[in-house]
Amino acid sequence: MSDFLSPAQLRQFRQDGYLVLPGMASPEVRAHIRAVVQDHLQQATPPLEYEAEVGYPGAPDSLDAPGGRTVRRLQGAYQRNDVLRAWAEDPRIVGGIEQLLEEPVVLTLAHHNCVMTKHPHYGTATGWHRDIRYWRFARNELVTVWLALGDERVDNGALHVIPGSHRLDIKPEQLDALDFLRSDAPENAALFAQGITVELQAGDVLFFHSGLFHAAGPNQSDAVKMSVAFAYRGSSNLPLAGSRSAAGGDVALS
Ligand SMILES: O=C(O)CCC(=O)C(=O)O
Repeated sequence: MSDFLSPAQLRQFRQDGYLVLPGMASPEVRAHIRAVVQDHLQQATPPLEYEAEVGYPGAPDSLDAPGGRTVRRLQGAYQRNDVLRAWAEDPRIVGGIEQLLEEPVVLTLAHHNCVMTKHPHYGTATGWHRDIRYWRFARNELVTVWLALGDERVDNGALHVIPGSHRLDIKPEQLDALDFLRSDAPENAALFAQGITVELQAGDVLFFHSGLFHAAGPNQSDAVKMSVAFAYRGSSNLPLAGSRSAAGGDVALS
């Protein structure tokens, strides 16, 4: 078993539902991934997800509206390029997740498996949600690994998290039709008050639990914010038959 994460880090993840690992990606790896991302954005290399398709508040109304071709995600990151594949399979990540999940690790290709590209002007905010909301697995125990390819600050749309919220029981009336925490539900006020911003420096990595409530602001800077996101499950935590989670396939990593 790997000893990449210390006992204190393992306790912190279990308590808070997230963990920041500073400087995990070298400047060379970051530069290589950034170059691939810039090229794929320029060429509009599919599969892509556009802000207009996500349709969050403030997004362009259609692909043909002003800003309609603003890319939100380069999907299929694992299948795009060797450097992204190598990052997804980085032995430190696999070892760390194995420590957290206490079983062999599988990369899910159905969810995340993307480079998030939050653009100035048309890059929209994301409400408070749990990643598991659209995912269908035996247990809510996946881990997302988020790599900051550049600095992530409040002004360019850094993630916010509610520490410990992966352990909370949430009532259906606290959520809207898309499973975002409702801003008008009285019980949610105390939760929102606990939200904190996770500012990251280029190369930092955030591990977070698929039940952790998180959100992000718009990008008010003048540069695209790029972050790589992969999601991992334990080998016994199988996707439900017939679901999108099962259809996307996966890669056994240990
Ligand atoms: O960068 C953002 O707006 C948040 C992305 C996110 O949390 C997600 O796609 O699950």
